[in-house]
Amino acid sequence: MPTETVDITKFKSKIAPDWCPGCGDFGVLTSLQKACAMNGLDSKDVVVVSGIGCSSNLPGFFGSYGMHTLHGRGVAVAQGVRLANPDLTVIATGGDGDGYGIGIGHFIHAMRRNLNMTYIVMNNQIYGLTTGQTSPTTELNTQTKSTPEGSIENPLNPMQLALVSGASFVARGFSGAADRLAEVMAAAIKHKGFSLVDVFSPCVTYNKTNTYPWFRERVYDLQAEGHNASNWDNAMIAAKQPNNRIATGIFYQAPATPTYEELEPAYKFGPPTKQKLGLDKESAAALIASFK
Ligand SMILES: Cc1ncc(C[n+]2csc(CCOP(=O)(O)OP(=O)(O)O)c2C)c(N)n1
Ligand code: SF4
Ligand SMILES: [Mg+2]
Repeated sequence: MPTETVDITKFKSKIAPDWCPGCGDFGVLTSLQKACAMNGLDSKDVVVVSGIGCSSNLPGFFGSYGMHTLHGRGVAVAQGVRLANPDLTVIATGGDGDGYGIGIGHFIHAMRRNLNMTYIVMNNQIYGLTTGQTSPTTELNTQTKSTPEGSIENPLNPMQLALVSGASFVARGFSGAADRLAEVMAAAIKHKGFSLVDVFSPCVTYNKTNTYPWFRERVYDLQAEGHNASNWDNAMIAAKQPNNRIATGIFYQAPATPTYEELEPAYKFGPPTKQKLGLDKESAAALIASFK
């Protein structure tokens, strides 16, 4: 389906985004709305969960259920939502600081568990909300508010980290190519298991290095170059960014792998939302009364 003809009305929120004009997150929002519409989802069946950051404000601008949680905790809460009610399509969203900094433990463990959810990281290689400090993906020598003489830390490579941590779907997009991003997101949401979509989403206010023209000179699409996404080794090579070219598209999609929900013994009687409450009314009242 050509993405320009997709009707995204049902995923529009009453609240207009307050991001800076030109912020990459606008493209991510539109692409996510398109991806959900392309997959035939209903807004009442979707939950978008975020942490804290400019990017983490996204659930407020998206027409579905949503939760704006704590910095670095969006993925943890999203896993809880998914386990409580696996009928929901659960999408975690946030920034590079949120997910690859303070939230990195949750990120790694969610990937190795292979819960059926999607995580979209708006990677602007900076802390936007707190006005321009380095993030874990800031490139070496980049001048920021916290590194006026240039960053001296090697950046983290989220694609390689996702691949070695067991993510069963690993992809990357660029918000300046929003139609292709929508297709990649739609595939990620359809995938059964944990899917990561890292999106280059330029911060036009605080990151004066990794700009739209900077990306346009470097990004290419793996699928356009015949990449075999079922080959993990090839995905690792693409993630290394050989020849200073930056790969986007689907790096890796594992063959059908059991999800955490399918393996969890506590699901023997169904997920929590489908189970009867353990106590009848009288026993619950007696239990509560015993604490008085
Ligand atoms: C526990 C905690 N530590 C620090 C902060 C301050 N803080 C808010 S957003 C943020 C980083 C935002 O960067 P990122 O996640 O990349 O999102 P962006 O604003 O760039 O979209 C920080 C450090 C906080 N809110 N809570
Ligand atoms: S500060 Fe940067 S990330 Fe935040 S809204 Fe503005 S452009 Fe976007
Ligand atoms: Mg950021």
